[in-house]
Amino acid sequence: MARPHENHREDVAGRANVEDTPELLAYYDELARFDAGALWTVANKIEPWQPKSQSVPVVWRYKDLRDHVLRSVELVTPEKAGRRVIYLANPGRHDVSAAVGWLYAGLQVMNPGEKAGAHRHSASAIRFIMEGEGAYTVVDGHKMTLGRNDFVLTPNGTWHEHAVDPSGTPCIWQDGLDIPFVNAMEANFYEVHPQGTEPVAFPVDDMTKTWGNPGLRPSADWSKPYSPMFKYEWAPTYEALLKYAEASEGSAFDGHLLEYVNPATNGPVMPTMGASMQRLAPGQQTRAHRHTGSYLYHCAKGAGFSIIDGKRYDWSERDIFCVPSWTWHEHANASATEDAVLFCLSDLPVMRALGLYREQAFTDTNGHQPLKDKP
Ligand code: 1HN
Repeated sequence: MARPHENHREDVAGRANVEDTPELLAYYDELARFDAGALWTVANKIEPWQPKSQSVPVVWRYKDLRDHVLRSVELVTPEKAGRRVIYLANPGRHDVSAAVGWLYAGLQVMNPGEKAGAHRHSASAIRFIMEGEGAYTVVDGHKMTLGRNDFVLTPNGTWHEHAVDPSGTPCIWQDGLDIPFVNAMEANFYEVHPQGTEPVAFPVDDMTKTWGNPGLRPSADWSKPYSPMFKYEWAPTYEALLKYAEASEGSAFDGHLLEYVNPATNGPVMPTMGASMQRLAPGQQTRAHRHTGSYLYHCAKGAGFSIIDGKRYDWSERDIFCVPSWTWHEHANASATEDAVLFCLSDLPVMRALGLYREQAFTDTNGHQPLKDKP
């Protein structure tokens, strides 16, 4: 049966604007019988004037979610669940289980003595450690200890498993994956490790010790399309932000922002997802801008608010919020004495590599958006 046909007309020169007639409607029905259609009925829909995100801005507050995340420990085991994760469901992206755009995110919890077995998939993942002691992850035989605000990679195709030492405490971390993107590309494979675990084959934290020395490159070879360093620790990252803030004014739009890079190339850490850490000085409010790409922020330190598409969203440590593609946004540190630090996961490497990155500054009202709503 033919679908009821759509006709997206616009009364603008250069855009499709064909009125329906009985003859044309019959013609569209004929075309549909052969799985074809007239472009002018859908052209305005599939070629929007500018990016139109299906995602909506959301703040996921840790005070709302933490107890629910911990409750999952009583309800399911990692063995049964595979991964014990509460995922972040953007109301505009339920169909693809995304937190924003084509990015998936969730909060994973693990108790002392628990393990989640090894598997691998074409989707790439990151972890951002939120709380707890004694967690570790093993990625392709590289064991890494995990501390607060550490940033960890499990790139496309790498075996990975997680655990918390029996002497540790309940641990929670944020997962971020490009699953919706890889599924949209219809390119996702998934494999469970035949032995259930990949033996540790290197000294603990070897990659960070080898590749994580600023300005110094080891003679080691590396030709894979992702970073040879799978863990970026919080302490040197925060120290780098403080040094950068001493030496430069930073960006009017982003404060002092440092991108995590692949130390072998200075490019993004993985081809599909990148990340940054940015510091807002006490009292700082950035100017508004918008750009393509989907962005998932995680407050690593301090508290503040962001104005996204004219609405104010307050956040504090451990809260996560998203900025959909081509949405006006500005950030503010609410404290006059403490700094605020935001971790940000994004698909910026995809935007850049495919030539899709665009950026625009907000120019009215001193660079700040007018508020549409009271907070
Ligand atoms: C995954 O491999 C992990 O390894 C977490 O911790 C969340 C969500 C979807 C698919 C794979 C993990 C995931 C995932």
